[in-house]
Amino acid sequence: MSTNVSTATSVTTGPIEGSTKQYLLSGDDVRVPVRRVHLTNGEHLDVYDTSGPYTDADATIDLEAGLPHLRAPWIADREGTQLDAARAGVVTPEMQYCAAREGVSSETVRTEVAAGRAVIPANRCHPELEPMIIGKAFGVKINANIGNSAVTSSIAEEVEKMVWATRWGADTIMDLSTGKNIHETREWILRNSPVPVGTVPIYQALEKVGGDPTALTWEIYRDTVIEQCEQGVDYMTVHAGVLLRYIPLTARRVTGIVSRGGSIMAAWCLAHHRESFLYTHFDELCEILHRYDVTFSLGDGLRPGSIADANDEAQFAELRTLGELTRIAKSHGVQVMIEGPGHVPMHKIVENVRLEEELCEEAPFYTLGPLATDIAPAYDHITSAIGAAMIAQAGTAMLCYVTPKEHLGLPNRDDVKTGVITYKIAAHAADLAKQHPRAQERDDALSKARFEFRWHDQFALSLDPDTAREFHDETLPAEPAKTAHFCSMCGPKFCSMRISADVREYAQQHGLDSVEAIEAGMAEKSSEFVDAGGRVYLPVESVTSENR
Ligand code: IRN
Ligand code: FE2
Repeated sequence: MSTNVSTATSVTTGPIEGSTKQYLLSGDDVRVPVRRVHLTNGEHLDVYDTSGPYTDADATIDLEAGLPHLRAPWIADREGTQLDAARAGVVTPEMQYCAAREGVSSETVRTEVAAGRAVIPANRCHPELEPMIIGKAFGVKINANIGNSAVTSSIAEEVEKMVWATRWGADTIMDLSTGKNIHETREWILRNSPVPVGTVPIYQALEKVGGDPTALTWEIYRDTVIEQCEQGVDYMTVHAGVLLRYIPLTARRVTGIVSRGGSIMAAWCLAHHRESFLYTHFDELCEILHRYDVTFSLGDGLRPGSIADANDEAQFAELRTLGELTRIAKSHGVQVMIEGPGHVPMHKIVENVRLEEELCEEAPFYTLGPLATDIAPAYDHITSAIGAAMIAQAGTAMLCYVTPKEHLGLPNRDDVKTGVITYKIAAHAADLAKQHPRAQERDDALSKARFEFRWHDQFALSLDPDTAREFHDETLPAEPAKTAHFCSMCGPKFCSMRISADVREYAQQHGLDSVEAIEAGMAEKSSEFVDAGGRVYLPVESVTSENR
């Protein structure tokens, strides 16, 4: 690692409030991490953990040295990709690891990978990685984009953003750095990242030709891809579906081409009036990615950038080409996922998934939101989480987060957290709707804690314990309030949770089940009402100040 540039000095470490990091032993020598949430009633709940060693109780992280090489013994004498192995009937340690994390059999993992319905992005040059799987049969995953731009942010900040994003639940991160020090920034991120790292190599290639897309060549691009493969990048966005003949289809759009990579390739194709070199050299690209087991993320360079442009001819023409490229990549034994939109109104969302599955042999779909409306800049984490939840329920395997700064600026650390938590909500809501076997455990545990006024447990079980506690403590900061049977929302008299607890208590005391208790109570109230004349509104004089 070169040290002539500003480097990370410290990053966030230590457990998340109310939980500890544990490692569960599975199979021969597979140790998978979980976050164990400890409850005040003596129970605990283990949840999926993306945060790496940073949340260990006594984490001592040496950023210069990088994380331990967990996968080193697994990849030492491996040939071929996870896809090759799966097709040959071989269960790799990475597959075992993913199976343990997901709570499914290794055979389920192997068959999904073999069919191309799931991918395990794990470059053989990224030994620090804790393997994870992306596919619709598994929990919905989320990606956080980080990376500096020419104008702002340092390497230290980017490493901290990676640690911070994975702390809150990012399953993968993409380093979208542009400007100076791209190589060094990526090196620091990779050596310290417990999750797969994705990139868009065309960004760095463009940097190498001084920012002029027309000056790009296949050779410069190829060398950039090899450089990134050598470093350990696990998956790469390749906008190989932007064909020369599709570009005119975007002419009448409201927002034209909004993909950065897509617009770079469109500019190149138009300037040379030739077919994209990503498309014409695709076989060669497959051979390179195969050597390292790097996964393709076939880019949606023609995705809609507005509600008006959703599901148009340009978008779906590109998707058909991505289907063709999927088959070529798979014939080389290279793993593939497919990137999707963008901006799509709710009634047009499901069609995207159905078409992707049909055209791309159910390769994992990986979408950017989509935003369900264009009218809320500064709240586009929300506009997009609405679309993300819907598209994930329909079968999308991974969601690319959107932060509140989308369309407005580069996200800072707080925006990264807001984006991650927002997308964990969308992903989890989809897992529930898909009836993922483990999803509801956490909802049930939290609901129980809420009903029993175990405030500490409610915080600990939540996606963002810090903010939940902070909001609670804004009005009731004292420690006794953490066991009080109310919060400041309704106060002690009107808490519905407390009232239903009272009903249960009344029932127990009177030897009734709660339905009977409610009925008995209702009958009592009803005769009171009839006795009083059966009127909904009573004259003021007839009501005392106590029962008014
Ligand atoms: C995900 C789905 N569609 C696009 N993405 C992400 O957008 C992709 O993974 C990468 O992080 C970024 C690429 O943006 P451009 O170059 O297509 O704008
Ligand atoms: Fe957008």
